[in-house]
Amino acid sequence: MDSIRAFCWCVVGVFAIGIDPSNGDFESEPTCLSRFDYDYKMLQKFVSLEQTIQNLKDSLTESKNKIEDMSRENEQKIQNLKDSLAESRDTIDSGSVYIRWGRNECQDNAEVVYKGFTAGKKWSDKGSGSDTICLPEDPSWLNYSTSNSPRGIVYGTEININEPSGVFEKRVNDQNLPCAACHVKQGSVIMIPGRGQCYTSWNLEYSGYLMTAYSDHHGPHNHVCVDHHPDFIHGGKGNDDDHILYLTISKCGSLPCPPYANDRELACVVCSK
Ligand SMILES: *[C@@H]1O[C@H](CO)[C@@H](O)[C@H](O)[C@H]1NC(C)=O
Ligand SMILES: [Ca+2]
Ligand SMILES: [Ca+2]
Repeated sequence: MDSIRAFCWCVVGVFAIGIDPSNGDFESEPTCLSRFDYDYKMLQKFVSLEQTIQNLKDSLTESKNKIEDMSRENEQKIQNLKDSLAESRDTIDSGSVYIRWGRNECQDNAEVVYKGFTAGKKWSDKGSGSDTICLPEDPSWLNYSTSNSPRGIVYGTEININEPSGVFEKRVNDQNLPCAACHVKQGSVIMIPGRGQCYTSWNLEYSGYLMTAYSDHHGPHNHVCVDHHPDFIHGGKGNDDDHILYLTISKCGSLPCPPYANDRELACVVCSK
């Protein structure tokens, strides 16, 4: 632009000399005046062109700034999205936990939260908790006292079964049962009673047999899925008859047979996804 301006002023300079009244040739050269008009108009055009270019430059700078602002905003938005995505991934990755009854280890894909002893109410107790629990091998305590105010009681668990069981691959009668709390990456875990296999698209955690209290005892408790290949707590093979697990069978009637069958020991499976 500066070069155009320099050129223009140069042109004006030449014609300013040309129209000098002291120049005798001036009046005989009317074309020079019209040339001046022409060039003057050209110059005006140049000047207005220059103005237009300047305006364009200004609006270009403005647009550039706007685009830069927008892309900065977008970058911030993308960063926020990335952050919330990472956050939700952490939540998804938090996984699930289940108790593996009858084993003191977890599958390869699972992390051991703790190993423990299976426990629950005594078979003959009317009260106490109705659930089976997995007490850690390494208890820690808050306050405790030995006062004899009324309390619930938990006992260690053993299996009662006539041998050979025809179900378990080894002798399990009177053996005390361990347990393990297992953590898996999968978000969902389900124990399915009455299945030895998982449904399609679910991962097998372990399979086993559905066990609960004896039907003729007065101290009922919940069902648990005991691993089909149980481990035993060392030194627990004696007959303690405290919290006792028995196999569970199906009875036809309200329960349709088939698909179910009379007096058949129910399998169970724990699956994750
Ligand atoms: C343990 O007992 C003490 C004394 O009664 C009490 O101050 C404290 O808060 C109790 N601690 C817990 C964890 O309950
Ligand atoms: Ca025992
Ligand atoms: Ca027993």
